[in-house]
Amino acid sequence: MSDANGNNNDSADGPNTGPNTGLAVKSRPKTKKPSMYKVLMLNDDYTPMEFVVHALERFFSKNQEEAMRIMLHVHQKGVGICGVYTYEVAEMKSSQVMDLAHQHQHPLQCTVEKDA
Ligand code: TYC
Repeated sequence: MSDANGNNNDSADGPNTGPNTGLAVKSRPKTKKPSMYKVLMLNDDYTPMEFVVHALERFFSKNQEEAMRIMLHVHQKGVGICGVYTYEVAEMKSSQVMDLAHQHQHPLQCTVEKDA
């Protein structure tokens, strides 16, 4: 049996180990924040604006106003950030957007880029 510090709490090890021995151990959880990744959306000349807004609402949980703002930003600047996620989530959302776009014969593209 181990506690959060990796200390052995089994009592068969001798008189100075296990719980209630008064040994001071500092809790230092060895956790690391995961790297984060941006999902970027690219402009093109063919995907309808309303489809892009729909995709931003559906896959990135944006409200209509925010989805419209992001879509217009991408339309005008060429690229924009849909959201920032852990790697697997970012790749999944990027794929979901492009799969749906492809089903509708739209060329909409997303990319995943490591956050600074
Ligand atoms: N430029 C597209 C149009 O004029 C709209 C669009 C916006 C397409 C954002 C892609 O990521 C995009 N219909």
